[in-house]
Amino acid sequence: MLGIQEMAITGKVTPLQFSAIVDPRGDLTALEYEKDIPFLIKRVYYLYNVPVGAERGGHAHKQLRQVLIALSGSFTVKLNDGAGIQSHFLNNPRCGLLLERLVWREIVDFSHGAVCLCLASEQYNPDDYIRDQQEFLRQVEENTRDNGTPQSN
Ligand code: T46
Repeated sequence: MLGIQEMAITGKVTPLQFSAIVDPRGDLTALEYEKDIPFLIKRVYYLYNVPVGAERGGHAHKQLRQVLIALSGSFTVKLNDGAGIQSHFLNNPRCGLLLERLVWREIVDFSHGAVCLCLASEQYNPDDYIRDQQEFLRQVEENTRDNGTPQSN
């Protein structure tokens, strides 16, 4: 993670709370465009069988917006928007984390059996990835210059 201060990342990262239909047969959560997820979902993928100690992510996206959900187990999402850093512990399938574009993410501390569901606003595009931290900071700076604030999307 880049060496900057732990502080709120406003506008770029939003915790989401989903409702559940609780039933003696088991709970059910439904996610709908606009009501629960602010973008049309073009891709769904999930991380599973993650060995304890493994780390995922380590990049930012130029355009992609995503919602991450701990469907099972737990993990920590470490985030950096170039101005501040933040960590979110996810362990509840009724909670999601909305990540806007230009947020560096590292996903760590997966529990045994954890499943991370990712709802994505775009189809897979390797060109959308920023894997170099200096390039990430350069693009954040450029975005800030163009939009007047690091929080602008
Ligand atoms: C993110 C975190 C949470 C595909 O072919 N299609 C896909 O939709 C994805 C996501 C990946 N891949 C291929 C590309 C690589 O050969 O799967 C391999 C592993 O992907 P990656 O190293 O990017 O996986 P993570 O877990 O580090 O990152 C993924 C997402 O790529 C990323 O957008 O935010 O999960």
